[in-house]
Amino acid sequence: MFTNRLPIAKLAGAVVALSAVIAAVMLSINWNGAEDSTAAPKIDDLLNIMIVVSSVIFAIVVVALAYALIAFRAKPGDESDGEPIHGNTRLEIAWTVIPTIIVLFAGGWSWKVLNEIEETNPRHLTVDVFSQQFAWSFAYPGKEYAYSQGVLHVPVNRQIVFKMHSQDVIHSFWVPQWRIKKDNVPGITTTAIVTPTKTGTYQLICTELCGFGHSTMRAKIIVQSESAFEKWVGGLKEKVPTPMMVSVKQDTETNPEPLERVEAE
Ligand SMILES: [Cu+2]
Repeated sequence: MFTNRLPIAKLAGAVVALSAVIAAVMLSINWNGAEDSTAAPKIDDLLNIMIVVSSVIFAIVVVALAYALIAFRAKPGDESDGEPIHGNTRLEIAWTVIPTIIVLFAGGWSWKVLNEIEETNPRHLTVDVFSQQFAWSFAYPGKEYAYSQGVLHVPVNRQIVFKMHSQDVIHSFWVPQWRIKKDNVPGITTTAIVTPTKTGTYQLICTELCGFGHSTMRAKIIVQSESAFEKWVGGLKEKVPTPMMVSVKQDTETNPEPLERVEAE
């Protein structure tokens, strides 16, 4: 048995000090770059909260490990076995209940953030996104399906609902400064909701390995004033090609038809 009690106050002090140092270093790093959508600060705050929680857990592990290495090391020449240790009910309850609370807290906060991000504004603009090996193209339904390839224009400070249709394999829509990333899955329509808050030029990146040309699968995004956007869409000459229009009509909002029904047709 331990003859000395654990120096709880000193260990707790070490955990607090180490957590503070780790959290300060980790929070000082700009992990995700510019915050150019209404969702970005909310997602970054969530990340920062998780960084602080993780720093405390990491500090507890490191302090316990360091203390055990020093305090319980074998004396020179001591070849005997260690004390046999059986369960400790209080400890086991603690290491089950505390992580459960942390995970529920993280899940609850994530839910809140996702709810806020995905709340649709009645004045939103819908844009269809088409992905195929290895290119992006876009349609603006409000404008009789005006169509652009490789370049997406959107107005600033207006909510955009992107409806995504893949023409072949799974692709993924990602704009780092908006923090939004969503898979494009063949046969179903997936939706991403973004309100850009800054004008400028961005890159749309495919983040789902989709074949040999995956790394080149990018598109230019121009966020501009509403009037400049209207002018640009008004000048588009192309209309959506038929195969893409078909995918807009065929894709379902949820899942493909059950297999039996498809076979029966
Ligand atoms: Cu890809």
